[in-house]
Amino acid sequence: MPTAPRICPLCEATCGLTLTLDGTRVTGVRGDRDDVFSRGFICPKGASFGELDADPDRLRGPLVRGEDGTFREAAWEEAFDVIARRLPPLVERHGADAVGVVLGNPNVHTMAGALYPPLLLGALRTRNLFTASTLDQMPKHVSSGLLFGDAFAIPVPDLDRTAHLLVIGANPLDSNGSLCTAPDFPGRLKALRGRGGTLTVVDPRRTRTARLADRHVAIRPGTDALLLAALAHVLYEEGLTDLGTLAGHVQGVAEVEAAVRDFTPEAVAGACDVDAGTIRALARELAAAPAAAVYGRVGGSTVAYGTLTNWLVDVLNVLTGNLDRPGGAMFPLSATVPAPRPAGPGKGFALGRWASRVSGHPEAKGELPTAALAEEIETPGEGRIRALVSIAANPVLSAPDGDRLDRALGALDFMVSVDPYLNETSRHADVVLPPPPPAQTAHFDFAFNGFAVRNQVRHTPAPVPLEPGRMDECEIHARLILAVTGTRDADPSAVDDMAIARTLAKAVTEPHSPAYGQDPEEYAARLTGRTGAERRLDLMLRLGPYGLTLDRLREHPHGIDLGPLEPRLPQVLKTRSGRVELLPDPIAADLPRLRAALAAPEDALVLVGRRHLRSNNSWMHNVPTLNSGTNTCTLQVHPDDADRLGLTDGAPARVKADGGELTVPVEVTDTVRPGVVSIPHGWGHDRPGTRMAVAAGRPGVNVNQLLDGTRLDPLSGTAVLNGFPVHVSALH
Ligand SMILES: Nc1nc2c(c(=O)[nH]1)N[C@H]1C(S)=C(S)[C@@H](COP(=O)(O)OP(=O)(O)OC[C@H]3O[C@@H](n4cnc5c(=O)[nH]c(N)nc54)[C@H](O)[C@@H]3O)O[C@H]1N2
Ligand SMILES: Nc1nc2c(c(=O)[nH]1)N[C@H]1C(S)=C(S)[C@@H](COP(=O)(O)OP(=O)(O)OC[C@H]3O[C@@H](n4cnc5c(=O)[nH]c(N)nc54)[C@H](O)[C@@H]3O)O[C@H]1N2
Ligand code: SF4
Ligand SMILES: [Mo]
Repeated sequence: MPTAPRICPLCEATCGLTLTLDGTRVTGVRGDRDDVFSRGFICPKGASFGELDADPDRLRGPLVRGEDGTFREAAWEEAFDVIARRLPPLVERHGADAVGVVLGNPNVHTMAGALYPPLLLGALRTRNLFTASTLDQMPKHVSSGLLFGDAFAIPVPDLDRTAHLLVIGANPLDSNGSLCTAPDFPGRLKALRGRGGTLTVVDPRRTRTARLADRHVAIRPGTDALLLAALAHVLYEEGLTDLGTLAGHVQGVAEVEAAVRDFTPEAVAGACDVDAGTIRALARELAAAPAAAVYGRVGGSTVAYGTLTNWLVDVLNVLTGNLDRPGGAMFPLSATVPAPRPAGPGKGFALGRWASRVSGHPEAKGELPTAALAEEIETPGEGRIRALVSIAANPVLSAPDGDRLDRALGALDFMVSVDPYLNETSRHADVVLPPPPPAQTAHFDFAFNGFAVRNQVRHTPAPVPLEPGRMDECEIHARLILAVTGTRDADPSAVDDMAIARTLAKAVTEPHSPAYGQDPEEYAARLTGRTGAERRLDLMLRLGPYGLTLDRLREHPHGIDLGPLEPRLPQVLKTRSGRVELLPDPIAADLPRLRAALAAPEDALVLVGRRHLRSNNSWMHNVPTLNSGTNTCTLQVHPDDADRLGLTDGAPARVKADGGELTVPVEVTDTVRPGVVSIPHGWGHDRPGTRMAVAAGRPGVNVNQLLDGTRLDPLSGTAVLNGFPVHVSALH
């Protein structure tokens, strides 16, 4: 049987897979032992690549809504005609902001999602952009923007060389890692232990990652910023700060000392429910390790103090001299970012350059909070969103108050979804454009190589050809851009040619660019690749820091290793000062809010989420082998709370919060700490009009229905999805 390599797009670990093929069918999957980065690792999700690829519920061609409101299958030409006919007039009549754009998580897992949405947004010129980032990592972008002047300068723990890892609100044994691309994250953590290093996990649940740790701190949800501020306090108080070679590159060290003065271990202990002795021990261990990294993810991000928590993570990395040093928290250098400019002051990072129309939420990184999407559609007035382009997104399940968003989407004048499924969100579209399954798609990780624990580069061409009637997702995006800009009849490669011309026009004027001083047209003519997307990849590789080309990459089907992470300061900094700005003004202005949290917490039960190994947000419940067994939508409750509330394992409970209420089966387990309950997200597949038979057969409940969308981390606009109060009662 023939085989073909394919990088797995199902999570951020980006493992190399070897697909066994029978014609165009994937009949087997194994980890690619020759992959320069993943070395044969595979998880149960990757192993189900074939089933996911062949899911009979995947849409095979476009759907267009008819006059009677029902969908019919349509030819691609017709689908784009409908878009070209209906969307541009809405913009002409009501202005650019009348079109909202929603970008979901899988955009970072496809070539199309990396290459085209920026062009779509440039063409539409709308300020109404909503992405999964404000349900996820926006606090990290804001923190990095403020500290380093670049929202994408995100340090990752140097997993393979660190001696001490402090994990805040991440569970890589089930998620396989996030903003830290590391195939076989579990193996790398075990190797850390094996070489005598230590692992500390801060998580209100005793997760599989926590079970692997030397120390598990079962913190009260939402209070990590207090804990981390107290760690910083101890470092100052006990003279444990040591910036080492960083010292000359950092300003604001004394200001941070003053800012964390009130956050003594004793002062935060009550709110965090972590005793002061443990807090001091954590700080001393961090300072004593020869190299250490603090790493925070979803549990430190989608919380009320998300930006402060993410800022403090890197403050601790700086104060212990671990930022940018081997074994610490380092900046990867991906092969497709422009070759670095010389170090020096930059433009800095601006927040709140505009605000959302209805609630006045400040923009962050050009985005508005996804939690505010429904009100922007529903609230009358100038600038109301009347049309929506949704790409690889399912906000009806992933964002707060799905019922409201569901109604709002139903009231739009026009909606396009680029999505392989007819699901809770795409069922509202007037036109659904389905991308082909992943085996028919080439892959390159534009995003994740920038967060990888080792510099490396890999590209896998489409393992099997497109089935008749399919359209590559890159072409779908390019044609969508043509349709919304009234240039419907142009060749889709015109979109790529324009992008290439723009990039080169700038590059040839930049002395640090490999294209400096060259003729842009001649340069463009040299690019290889069969498609516009491939030529753009070739261009980015050529303009990148390693001087690679697409042809070179093709000679290495299992990737090219570019070596361990290397120190990059001060070159990565783009702050106005050209230094790490340790106490940026917006952070200082948010600290009084954190200080207020020192007061004893209310005694409410709070809810956190969880991820199951065989899941991925809302969209993998349609594969029978993934939607089964322990991958269940239950309310986890500690035995003490179950006793107190009269809850029994397996029996239904009612959960109420700001946004609504749910009925969900109880799972009594001491893996959640007392005072905390947990429901996973991405469930609630019981709405009519979807075509996901397996998911609908075991629907679960939508935890985000408990939220009304008003709880946000103010600096980043990120929804508070973890650590909010709930009321739980038995349902008899
Ligand atoms: N309560 C709670 N809510 C959460 C979270 C949580 O921890 N707790 N996590 C949040 C996080 S971290 C995230 S990232 C968001 C995710 O939020 P979303 O991005 O809205 O949700 P996904 O379930 O990832 O949905 C992605 C959509 O992409 C489609 N899709 C899959 N593959 C492709 C493809 O190749 N091309 C295209 N065009 N579409 C594709 C799927 O069918 C699905 O409709 O959810 C957030 N919501
Ligand atoms: N199997 C699987 N893998 C996935 C996904 C998936 O849905 N399933 N989704 C992918 C996506 S989009 C992302 S962003 C990543 C996320 O990757 P991770 O961040 O590693 O994943 P989570 O499981 O959300 O881990 C968050 C942890 O934070 C804990 N937590 C909740 N509240 C708090 C708090 O206030 N403080 C602390 N300290 N901890 C808290 C939770 O108990 C949970 O264990 O995973 C990716 N990989
Ligand atoms: S860990 Fe992630 S990338 Fe690797 S096989 Fe599993 S789902 Fe795919
Ligand atoms: Mo995410």
